[in-house]
Amino acid sequence: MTQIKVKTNILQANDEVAGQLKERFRAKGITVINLISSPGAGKTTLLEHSIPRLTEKYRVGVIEGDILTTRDADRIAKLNVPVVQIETKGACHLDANMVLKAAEQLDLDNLDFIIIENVGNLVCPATFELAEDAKVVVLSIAEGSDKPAKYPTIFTRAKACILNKMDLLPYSNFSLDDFYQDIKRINPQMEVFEVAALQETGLDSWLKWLEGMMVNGGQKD
Ligand SMILES: Nc1nc2c(ncn2[C@@H]2O[C@H](COP(=O)(O)OP(=O)(O)OP(=O)(O)O)[C@@H](O)[C@H]2O)c(=O)[nH]1
Ligand SMILES: [Mg+2]
Repeated sequence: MTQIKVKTNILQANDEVAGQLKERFRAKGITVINLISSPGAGKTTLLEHSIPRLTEKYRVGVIEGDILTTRDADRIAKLNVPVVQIETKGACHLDANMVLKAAEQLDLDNLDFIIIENVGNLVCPATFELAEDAKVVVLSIAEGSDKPAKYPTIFTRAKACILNKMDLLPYSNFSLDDFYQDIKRINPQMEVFEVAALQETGLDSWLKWLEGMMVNGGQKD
C-alpha cells in the first residue's frame, strides 16, 4: 500500500516538472523526442545516421542518458551538433529533473529538435515523462518478436517504433507476422518503421515522420 503511494508521488512530482518543461519547449518551438530501447538495440547508431540528414534542414540538439561513460555523447559530438551528457550513476532511466538540468546547457533559441537518448532499458524509462512530444521505441531484430507482448507498457506509450537491424532478419527467427499481430493488439495507432540504421535503409519514412511531428509545423524563425 505505502509502496504504491510512494511510487505514485514520485511519478506525480516528475510529471509536474515535465509539464512545466514542455511548456518551455513549446514556447521555443522545439520538438522533443524520447528514444527508448533495451541496451544495444541501436539508438545511438540511429542518431548517427539520422542527424546528418536532419541537420540539412533543421537545428538538432541531443541529450544523452547513460548510467556511466560519455561514449555515446562522444559519438554524437562528432556530428557537430550540441550534445549534453547525463550520467545517471546507476539510475536505470532519465527523469524530468535531469532533462531540465541538461536543457539549461542547450541554446533553446537555436533548436528545432531535441532528441533524448534514454538509458538502455525497455522497462523503467517507459513510465517517466521527459517533456517529450513523442516516445519512440527502438526494437532490434535480434531481441525477438515477442518483446511487444512481454513489455507492453513502452509499446503502448510510444507513438512510433523503429524496428532496427532489419539486415539480420534472414539470420534470425524473428516473426514479422507475430510482431505486427501484437502491435495491432497493443497499440494499433503506432507507426512502425523497418530500418537498418547501420546500412541506412528505411530512414526516409522515419525522417518524414519526425518532420510531421514538428510542433511548429516545420517553420524556422
Ligand atoms: N547489423 C546491424 N547492427 C546494428 C544496426 N544498428 C546498430 N547496430 C549495431 O548494434 C550495436 C549497438 O548499437 P548502439 O547504437 O550502440 O546501441 P544503443 O541502443 O545506443 O546502445 P546503448 O546506448 O548501450 O543502450 C553496435 O555494434 C551497432 O553497430 C543495424 O541496423 N544492423
Ligand atoms: Mg547508445
